Amino acid sequence: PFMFNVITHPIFVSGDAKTTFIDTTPELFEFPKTRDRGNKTMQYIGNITVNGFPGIQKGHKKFYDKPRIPTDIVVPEQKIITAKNILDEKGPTAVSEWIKDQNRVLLTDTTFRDAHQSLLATRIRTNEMQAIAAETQAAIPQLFSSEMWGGATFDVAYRFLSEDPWKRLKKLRSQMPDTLLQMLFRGSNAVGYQNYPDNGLEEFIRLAAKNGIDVFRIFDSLNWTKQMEKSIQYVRDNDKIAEAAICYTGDINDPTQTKYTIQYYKEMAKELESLGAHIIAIKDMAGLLKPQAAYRLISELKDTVNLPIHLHTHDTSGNGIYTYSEAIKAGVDIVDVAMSAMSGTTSQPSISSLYYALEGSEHAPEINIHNVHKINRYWEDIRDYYEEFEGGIQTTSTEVYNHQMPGGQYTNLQQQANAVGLNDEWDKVKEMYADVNKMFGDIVKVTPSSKVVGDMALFMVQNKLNEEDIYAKGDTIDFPESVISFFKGDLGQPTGGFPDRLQEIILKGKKAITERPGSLREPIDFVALKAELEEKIQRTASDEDVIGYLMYPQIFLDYVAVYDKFGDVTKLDTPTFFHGMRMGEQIEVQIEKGKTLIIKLNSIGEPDSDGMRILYFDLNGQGREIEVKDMS
Ligand code: 3PY
Ligand code: ZN
Repeated sequence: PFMFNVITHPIFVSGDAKTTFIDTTPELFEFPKTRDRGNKTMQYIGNITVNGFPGIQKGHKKFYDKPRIPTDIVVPEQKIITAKNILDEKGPTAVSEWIKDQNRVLLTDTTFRDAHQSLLATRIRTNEMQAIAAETQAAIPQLFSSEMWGGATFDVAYRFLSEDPWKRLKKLRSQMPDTLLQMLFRGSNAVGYQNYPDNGLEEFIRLAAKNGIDVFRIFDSLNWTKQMEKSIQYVRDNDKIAEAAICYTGDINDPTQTKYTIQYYKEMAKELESLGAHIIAIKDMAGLLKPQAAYRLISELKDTVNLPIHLHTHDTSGNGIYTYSEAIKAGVDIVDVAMSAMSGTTSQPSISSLYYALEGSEHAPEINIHNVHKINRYWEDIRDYYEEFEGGIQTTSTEVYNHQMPGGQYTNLQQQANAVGLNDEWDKVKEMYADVNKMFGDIVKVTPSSKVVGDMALFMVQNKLNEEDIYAKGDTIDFPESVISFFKGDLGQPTGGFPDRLQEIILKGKKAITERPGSLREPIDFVALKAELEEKIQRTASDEDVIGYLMYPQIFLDYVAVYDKFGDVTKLDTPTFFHGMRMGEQIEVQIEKGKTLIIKLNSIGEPDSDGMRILYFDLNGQGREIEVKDMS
């Protein structure tokens, strides 16, 4: 097509060109931009084809079936008034009341967050969610919420998927306007592994709410409510739903239990109610809540607080449906489930298993199970795309009742263990994890406190240390940074305090704090932080970018560098993103509406003396050569 260049453009010719001329006249850059995007995309594909994607075996691109997206979803004749509609029209307290009025159990679908965090190391890309989001809402309009953000998704999006997590949120928001979107918020640790100053939390929550989060599940990794108070208030300030979570650990029905007793949980629930929670969540992150304990816990909590109760579990033990069934009998209001193909083991229990388990009973969820099956076929296909990220656990395992490792940590720690050459000692690591928990005084283990226990367990197995060694020669041991920081009080105070002797050994004379770390931190100067970021990336940064940089400074900068080098790689289909291209293969990349790159890989040249290879592509029918360094 005919292209203007700057000096032939009518506005320039007319003499009216100001500095904004270039900004308001994007067609000037159309042609070079497309060519540039083509080059960057081929550069990415070339690099992955030659060097592979981290964690994935190189050169093994399979032939995948096209994922089955249902076209025959049955929609109810009358539009259903959803929880999201109520929130938007009447506010969070009305939602809380509405939940309590329901006799049938409500469901949160975790497929877009915890399910893949727990099964596939959080690797599912936005593309896959976006392709089924509208259908999911149409198929299951009765869902209470879709958990699709927070936890590890924020970190992993930037770090491994070269995606902007805020874009995921915006896209799903626009595709699911009638479904509550829910996130997991780590209290004072936001979506990171460390404490942030209060105004950092406030800004994060403001932006998350603005971009579409409705329900904030807030927890503290030590169940220290002092660290949840501010976040609850900030969520309330934004007229969103503050779901305050109690992390469940131990076993309330274990007669030897002295710390995490039914009384402990009841007191915590009361406290969260008084702090302004709209919903109480039981966050059973490891799947330790046994069926009878679930019945007792929910019954007693229902008598203790005047708020709806939302139960979250992991199906690691295989008892998840039984636990839910007992909890539902006791009157739990909402439970977390995942699409079958993304459920079970370290993930949540299956939505359809639960449906059939309750079918015909008074609390059975109101969903169209045939629609659910159709959505599930899609996930059966998608799971294949990510098989290289499958965790080690293929079956249920009741060992979880001993080691108590959270579902989301299991695959992660296993990978960490493999990375330091402990492949054959995984059983030992799990046992050590339980030992370390006891040494630490039996703490709540969930991100980031679970990471501290995991780091210490790995450290001890790696260095062939046992508990006695730590006490006998601890003064000569350099403990992992996260462990020192934990004993300093940087993550807050565990229930019952730190074990004194171990704390002394680990801190070697350093002082510990007992105050809330956030209360000691200087507020963030967002103006200065933004300026610092813009200086580093040499362009304007959005408020969302600034938060990304605050949470993960280096990871965010790396993300920007990757974007600059390869362009927007989220446009690539997932098999190509992870595996590159096969010889002779042709793919299409829609870079924007109405603009598609057709890319064919013809051949790959031999490396030269510097290891550079030339890849011969066709881009929209024209031959192109791309140079890639072979790192092997
Ligand atoms: C997270 O914080 O990522 C979790 O999923 C905790 O269970
Ligand atoms: Zn979870």
